[in-house]
Amino acid sequence: MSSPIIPGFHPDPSICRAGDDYYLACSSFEYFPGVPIFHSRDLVDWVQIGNALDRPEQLRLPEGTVSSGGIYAPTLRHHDGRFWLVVTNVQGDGNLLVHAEDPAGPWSDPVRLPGVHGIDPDLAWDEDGNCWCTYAGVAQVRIDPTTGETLGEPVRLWSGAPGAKAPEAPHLHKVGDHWYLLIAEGGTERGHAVSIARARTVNGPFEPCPANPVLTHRGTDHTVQNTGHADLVQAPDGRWWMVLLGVRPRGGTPGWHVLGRETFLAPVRWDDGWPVVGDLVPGTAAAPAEPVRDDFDKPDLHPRWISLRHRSPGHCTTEARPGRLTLRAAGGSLDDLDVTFVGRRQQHLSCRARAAVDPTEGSGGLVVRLDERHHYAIEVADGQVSAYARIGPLRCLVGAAPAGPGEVVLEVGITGNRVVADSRTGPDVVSLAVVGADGTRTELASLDGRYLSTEVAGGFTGRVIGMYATRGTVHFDWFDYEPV
Ligand code: 6LW
Repeated sequence: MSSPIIPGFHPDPSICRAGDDYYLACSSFEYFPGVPIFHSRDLVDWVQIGNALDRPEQLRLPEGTVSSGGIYAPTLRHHDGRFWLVVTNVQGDGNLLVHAEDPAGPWSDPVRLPGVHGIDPDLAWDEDGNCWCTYAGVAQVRIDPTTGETLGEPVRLWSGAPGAKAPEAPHLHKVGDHWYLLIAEGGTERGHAVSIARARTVNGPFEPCPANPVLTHRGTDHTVQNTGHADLVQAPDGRWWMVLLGVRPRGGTPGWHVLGRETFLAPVRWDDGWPVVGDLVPGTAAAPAEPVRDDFDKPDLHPRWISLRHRSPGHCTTEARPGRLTLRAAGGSLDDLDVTFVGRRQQHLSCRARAAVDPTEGSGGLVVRLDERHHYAIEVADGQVSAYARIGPLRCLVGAAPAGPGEVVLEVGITGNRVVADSRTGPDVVSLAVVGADGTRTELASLDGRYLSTEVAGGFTGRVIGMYATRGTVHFDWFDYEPV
């Protein structure tokens, strides 16, 4: 079965190489910090080394930002000894560009691109050193990457197959004597595809590949669907590779995907001047691994941890109590984006997360979050543990049990359905439980996971499992995440 190279909600991958090192960036939407950055030496094993937008001055996600709003589709490039990243902040500053010497950071303050009116900006430098920004539509304009100024008027390039919706995700690459314009089309759902055109100059005119789309899984029974939004990279040995997004729908009809759009890898060979994309290469990260424990004993959180819209030290700190993550309620609830929340992406179809919560000064717990309208939570407050389900407009208490004094261990267990009993079988089951000091589990609820899927909730993201506080101050001693 095909598995992603970067599992969990990591869509819109953009890749570049510097020497023997590959770097990859993804979209991050309503979460802060934004734009996760990964490093690899072999294209299969990836480690997150930071986030490009990790300072509040770089990333303003205004109050009106909704889930699946915010940060869309970066392009990451290495040019002239520096790393350049361009991305769109949909409800905020529009297109912006940051650069860094080291992709692990720090990244510069953003330069805004007020003259670039479109999502999915790409960066390419031509032979004369001009920098071209190409964006969804597909159109192109010359920019000064140091000031963000547009130089000249935008020009339309190529929009993919006639009638195909959403020509987007353009990336320009020079291969041999041609400039190749890679795009996604058909929308980021089951019809998604990757197409390509080529030209003698960076500005066109572009001639479409006769074999377009060069990649799509639409209408197939491939376990990975919605494949599209791709980028290309050349290895030091001269071979080419494609990174792309895809989803893993599970269950019966129409299939539900719960981990969001994930990043996959495929080999590319060139035939008569056109790319031919091979089968997806299995990743290693989706295989069961050791549990990952966060002890919160360092001042900085690992870059995998994300919050909603912003993260203020007043509401989230490891310094209030040594070895604890302390969350102070900001007034909001899980039904909006103002809740104090720190989570990590669900990366495996079956997994378990546990956290040790000290609720003596407030209330909070563990949540599996698709968005503010779709989440399952287990919360401890006033000597009681309660399990809640929020599905669209409905919010319901689905289980409760008394809590002993002091620290409580809460668990979220997710089991992918391997057997599809009938066409209505959901993708997985989410169970919410309390774990006693002797290891006994008291399950409060066991819920169909389809309601925390993109097919139900809509949008561009995937599940995030996190800790939150809704009243007062809550301390978390540790958080375990384990594929099962
Ligand atoms: C992104 C677009 C897309 O801007 O989804 O799948 C949008 N492709 O290119 C949001 O991720």
